[in-house]
Amino acid sequence: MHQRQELSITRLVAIALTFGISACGRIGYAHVDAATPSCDVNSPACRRDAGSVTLGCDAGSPACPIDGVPAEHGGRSYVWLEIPRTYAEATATCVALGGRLARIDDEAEQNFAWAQTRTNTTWIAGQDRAEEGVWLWPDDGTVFWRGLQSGGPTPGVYTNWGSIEPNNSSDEDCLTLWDAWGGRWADEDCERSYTALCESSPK
Ligand SMILES: [Ca+2]
Ligand SMILES: [Ca+2]
Repeated sequence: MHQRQELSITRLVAIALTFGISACGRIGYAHVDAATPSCDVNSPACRRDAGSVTLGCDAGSPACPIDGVPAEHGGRSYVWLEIPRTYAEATATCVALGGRLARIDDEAEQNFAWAQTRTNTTWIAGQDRAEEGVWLWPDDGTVFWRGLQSGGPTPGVYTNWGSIEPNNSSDEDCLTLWDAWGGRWADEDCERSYTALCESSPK
């Protein structure tokens, strides 16, 4: 029984990777054929969302992302990864789903993104790894902030730091939606593990 479940998950992962990249701007979705068994909603391949099943693997329906909860906003697709990962692990998983970590460009996207996280601290794409205090979106290198909390944004570029952020308090070079700030941003140690939000790519 245990092995059979593992095989089922392996197959679903393979299907997700096969169909994860599509031309219609979606990530993390796969379609299963009639021969694919319905997945166990308690397995990592088919998650429950707030107590109700939102990701079905019945034949003919959109199948589950590997461990994610899909959503749409502004014509783009997103997948919230519920299992905590490091920033590097989250980045790799988003790429495997055909996207990348989410980039937040305006208040509407911020509010949407935070709503996906079920109030969990969540990785998004920003980082200041290349040069301390120079915060950028890695997909195209757009710098959105320079300095610590007394620093400032690039004119016209959206930011939403928590009131004492960024503070680089423990060599913090990766960006989160932080639970204690109600989803406002905090820099955090990239090696810690949090949930993550993926977004279809390119922006
Ligand atoms: Ca830093
Ligand atoms: Ca911080």
